[in-house]
Amino acid sequence: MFRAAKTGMIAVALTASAFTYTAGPANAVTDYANCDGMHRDFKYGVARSKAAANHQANTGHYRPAVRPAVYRANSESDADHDGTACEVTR
Ligand SMILES: [Ca+2]
Repeated sequence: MFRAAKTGMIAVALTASAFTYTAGPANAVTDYANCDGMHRDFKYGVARSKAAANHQANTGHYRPAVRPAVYRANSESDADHDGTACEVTR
């Protein structure tokens, strides 16, 4: 009886953690295949910091979204390593 109760608790714990894992779209970060994909969600690209976004705005680009986690997942799309992936020239 005790063993059955314990097993039940483990099942509940596993279910709860699986739910937490899959129910986190607010924290989900997409690794886009390319800039066309990123631009569907972030029209003017993604900057790693506000300073990087300011740099784009001050150098003839549209202001990108500041999303450090998204930038980290897509840093390969920052070919010129200026802190913004997929920036768009104005
Ligand atoms: Ca860049």
